Amino acid sequence: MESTTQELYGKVMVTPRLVARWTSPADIQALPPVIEQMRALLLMRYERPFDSVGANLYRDGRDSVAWHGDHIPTSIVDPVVATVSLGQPRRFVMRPREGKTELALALGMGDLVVMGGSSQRTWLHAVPKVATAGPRISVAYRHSTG
Ligand SMILES: O=C(O)CCC(=O)C(=O)O
Repeated sequence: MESTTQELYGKVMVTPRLVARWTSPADIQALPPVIEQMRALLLMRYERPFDSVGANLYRDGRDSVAWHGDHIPTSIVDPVVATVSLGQPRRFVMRPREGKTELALALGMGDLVVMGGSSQRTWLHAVPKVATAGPRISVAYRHSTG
């Protein structure tokens, strides 16, 4: 897991969480066994070629991910992003890009969120900062073809 930066409104900021990414065929070959076991199960269940894996470590309540939709290549007609939660619970929120309705899930150890269809293109999601939280890891499985 490593610290990264992101550019926001022309400013370089430290991303408020640690991240790990496995995106090349060689990376996927070398996934840690438990991450690979989950990938194999998700692949069987959702029939998508999950060839890109990303993990976030939220060290405490100050770590977060801001409102966003994942970038999905337009060539993918029916994308699925499957995310497994590990560790301490955190609030996960979703809202339509156009509109205010907010859905909130309290994600705990072992919970799986599957975002499919047009949800990445028409909805936003976030893990907001909170006053106190224990460490949480999310592992997201995406596909770049299919
Ligand atoms: O931690 C989560 O459940 C969401 C992570 C996320 O939105 C992302 O990695 O793009």
